[in-house]
Amino acid sequence: MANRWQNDLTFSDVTPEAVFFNRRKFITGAAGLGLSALAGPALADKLEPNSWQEITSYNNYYEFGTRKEDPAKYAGALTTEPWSVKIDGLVERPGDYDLQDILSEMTIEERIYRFRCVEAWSMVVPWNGFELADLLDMVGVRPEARYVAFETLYRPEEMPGTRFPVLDWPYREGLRLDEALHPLTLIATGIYGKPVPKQNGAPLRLVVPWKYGFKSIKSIVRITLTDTQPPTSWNMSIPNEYGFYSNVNPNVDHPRWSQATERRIGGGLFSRRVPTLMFNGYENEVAGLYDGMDLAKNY
Ligand SMILES: Nc1nc2c(c(=O)[nH]1)N[C@H]1C(S)=C(S)[C@@H](COP(=O)(O)O)O[C@H]1N2
Ligand SMILES: [Mo]
Repeated sequence: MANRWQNDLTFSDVTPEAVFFNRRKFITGAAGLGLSALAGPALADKLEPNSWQEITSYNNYYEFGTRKEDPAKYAGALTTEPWSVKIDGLVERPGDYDLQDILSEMTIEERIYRFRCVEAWSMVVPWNGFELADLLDMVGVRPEARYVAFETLYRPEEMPGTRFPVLDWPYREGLRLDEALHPLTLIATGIYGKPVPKQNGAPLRLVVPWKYGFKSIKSIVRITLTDTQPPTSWNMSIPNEYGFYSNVNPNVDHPRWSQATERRIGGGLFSRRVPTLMFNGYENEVAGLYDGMDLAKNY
């Protein structure tokens, strides 16, 4: 379903990191030639995905530990083949869907998205994946459905972090149905044209680019259509800090820190603070979903 939505971050159909890197040199060169008005900060920011190394070594995946380096160390133990996703609840064709059968029906495309963690760091990630809307279309959403609930695999013998009651496992997340059907909402199966690494949520994870990163649940094994708002892990754990909506919003601070700016992860010295954008820069696309809602109350 390409071209349903115009991606402001797409600049070509390339995928290998080397090509991204060459492009970056080109931009730097253009600035050096006095073309900075064209390739200025805004454009440079948009066009510069984080490196493979950054994206795959600084992670949140608490099933493997709470330190940023834990997932890269321990997620290797995760068995991701075979993989199936139970899709149930208010759908026409419930069942256990084999991942290969899902993929054979989906169109994989590239989406370069900003990714903003609630902890106030961010990256730019070149995902590959398909629209969640296409998967929901495949199984048929029943008219009574209002929400979509997601669950991560819970396999303690492969997930050392689940020995600790940091969260009430399995990790759960949810979206309102209109959010789930929005063309920006992606099920990612790859990064830089390679399969999603285990620490990033192999073999398939949600990506909702206008929401804080914890909504983007990893290693999904179950998707349930419901008529009531589903319980979600971080909201259950600390409800006054993590709401169901969790839309990126520079004007609504976390109770313990400001959300007005973020630290853009990038090679050591070059890590820098940038302003946080309303809906993480996707305001034009998604603000209409929240018309008439008080975003400070529905945080
Ligand atoms: N199952 C599961 N999904 C998860 C998490 C987690 O701990 N467990 N962490 C979330 C948080 S807080 C963030 S910021 C992103 C991090 O994704 P990344 O490691 O690919 O950058 O994954 C989200 N999805
Ligand atoms: Mo996060």
